[in-house]
Amino acid sequence: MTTTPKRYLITSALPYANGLKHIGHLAGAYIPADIYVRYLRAQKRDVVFVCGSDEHGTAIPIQAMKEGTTPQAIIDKYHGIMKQNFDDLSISFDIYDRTSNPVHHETTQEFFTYLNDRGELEVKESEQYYDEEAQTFLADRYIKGTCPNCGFTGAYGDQCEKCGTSLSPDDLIDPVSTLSGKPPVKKATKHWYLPLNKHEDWLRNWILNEHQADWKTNVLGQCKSWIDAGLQPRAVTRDLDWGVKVPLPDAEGKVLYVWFDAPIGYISATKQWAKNTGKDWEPYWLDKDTKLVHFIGKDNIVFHCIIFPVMLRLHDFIVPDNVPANEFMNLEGDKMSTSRNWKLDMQDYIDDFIKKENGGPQLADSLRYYLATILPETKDSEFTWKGFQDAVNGELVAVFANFFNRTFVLMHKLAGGKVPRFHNDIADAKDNELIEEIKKSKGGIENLLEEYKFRDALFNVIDLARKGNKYMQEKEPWIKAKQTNSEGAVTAEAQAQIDNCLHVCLQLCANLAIFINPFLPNTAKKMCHMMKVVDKMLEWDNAGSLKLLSVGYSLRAPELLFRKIEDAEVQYQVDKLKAGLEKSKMEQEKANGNEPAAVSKEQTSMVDTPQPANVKAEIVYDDFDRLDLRIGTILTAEKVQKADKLLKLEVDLGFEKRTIVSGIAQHFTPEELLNKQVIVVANLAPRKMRGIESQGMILTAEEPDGKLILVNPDSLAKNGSNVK
Ligand code: B3M
Ligand code: ZN
Repeated sequence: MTTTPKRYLITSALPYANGLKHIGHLAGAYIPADIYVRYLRAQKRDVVFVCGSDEHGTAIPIQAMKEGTTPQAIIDKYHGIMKQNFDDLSISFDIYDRTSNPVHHETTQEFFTYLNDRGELEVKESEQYYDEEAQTFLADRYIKGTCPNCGFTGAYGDQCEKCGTSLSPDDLIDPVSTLSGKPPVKKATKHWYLPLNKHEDWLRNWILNEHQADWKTNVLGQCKSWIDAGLQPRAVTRDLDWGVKVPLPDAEGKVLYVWFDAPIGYISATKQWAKNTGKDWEPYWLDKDTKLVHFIGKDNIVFHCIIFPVMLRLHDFIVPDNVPANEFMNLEGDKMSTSRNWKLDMQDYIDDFIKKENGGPQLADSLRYYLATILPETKDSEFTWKGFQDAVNGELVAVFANFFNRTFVLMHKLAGGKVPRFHNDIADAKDNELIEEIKKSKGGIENLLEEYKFRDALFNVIDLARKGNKYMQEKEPWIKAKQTNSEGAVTAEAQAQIDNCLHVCLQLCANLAIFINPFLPNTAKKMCHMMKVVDKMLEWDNAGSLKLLSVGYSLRAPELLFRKIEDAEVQYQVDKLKAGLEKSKMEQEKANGNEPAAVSKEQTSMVDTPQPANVKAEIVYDDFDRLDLRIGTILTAEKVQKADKLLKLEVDLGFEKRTIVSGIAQHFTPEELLNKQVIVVANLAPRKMRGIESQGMILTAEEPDGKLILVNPDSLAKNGSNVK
């Protein structure tokens, strides 16, 4: 059913050049894209892999304020670091560009003008917060105030970093400008909007019909809830002085919204790549026979599946064929977070492993391996240092490298360092079985890669190495070598059996190099070196062949493919992580001007207004114990038709999924509930509401003014955990 497209354009999300990026980012959008691209290249497909730094948005000037420098200095610094980080981790972009590139400014302005000239944008005036002292409108990030959800006093105009709720500046209680520290005033301003509502029908059909079968369910689910909630016009301009200028005479002091310009960065990067290489960029964006795939993290889904495709279509560009967005990766039992310093930056890993004396590119592959085995493809996953150690020592070293090493050692010891021949006449069932496995692996691994199932593809590769080990264990060539004649030489019969075993194992080694190459390119290269073959052998067409290494060809002595990760290294990293968290806590306290111990008390007393008690009649413990309260995660949320108070939720309780109808529609939008953890009354008798059976209830807290807040665990908990 699928025909091979003429060419591929593969993109990875453009990281903001406002700070170091962690391995959660790496696993979300870069490792999977790189695996896919390396596979496509091995297939000799025409592919361009683009990325670059996202250098606009308020995140940049804000970081500049924090570091006491200019926005330009910030983007230069972090662009340089990120480019080098990706290189050190063997992410093989064809171009790593940046959105400060003049090509990008031109491309973005042309894009805006094209849409505006054709009447595809709407202009609207609205009231927005303005700082009279600084004489400027305030971007969401420049306004701070109290979070209406959790009472945190340092929430931003777009999000509360304490509870994660997304906000708009109007939601903040007691807003102040971060520029002057004064409360802002409301002032009228004009902006350009992309009327997404006009494209709802097209989006619905394109995503939910045409791509129903080939897009990931997490992506489809998010798109569906956005579309079902009703799309609104989105402002594509901002009152700000950092960004791509709005190319109109009456738009002084305005720039294009960062999420308008950043995805266009994929196009400008392709243009820059074409310029550098003397190629033509246009077919990659205009020809329907190009397959465009965006690799991103789940927080970028709406931009890549809804907003950018609408823009692309209005400009007659192709739209993505797939957006295999990943969920998040947690670290040692908690969400990765830059503000709390709970993270592992690419730079830290590079410094502590790759750049160390016994490091090098192999250590890049060790990380790539572990991350590829825990990619958050369908749900959030978890990086632990122990898990890293186990994956490297227990699989890479003990299975994969061990097979390769044993084969080479025995080949030198029992076959004179050359590829022995295969004696067909004595081939047995075990030989044939492994030969068949090698042949059929190609199709299996290939299908998984084409479907973006990188974890499974890698499991298959490791499994093949495991089968090699098992085969060798059963064949025992070292025992055969003890069958000697009167002169002490191995008998001809025994030697033929040794030859067969080593011949098959060596061909398997060559196949493993091809299969592992997209995942661990440095390892594949090293294997080629030891087999004395050129990189061309790694072409995918060669996979499944049992003639990759010619009989009589002499091979190099084995070298270590991977080193083990020591207990002390694991301990060091875990300690470092904890120390980092402590440090950031102290800094936070200081920044808030509080003595560490006083903070929580002060904050609670500010938030709490004394309540009349109204406590219900006393119960005994057994009454309470009859409740079965569990932790669950909201997987989907949608409005219930013709019931303006009800939301239909699907909640994962770990052991099962429940449909829960909840009367919270006036307090939460469906999308802000996605992936939130909640406490569920799991043994409440089912009840039908609007024809839907509700199988439980979620807990909320009601504030004095009637506002509802979700009650959830203070750190990520396993679904199904008992709440007592
Ligand atoms: N810079 C957000 C992020 O790094 C944004 C992605 C842009 S992709 C066009 O998650
Ligand atoms: Zn909050």
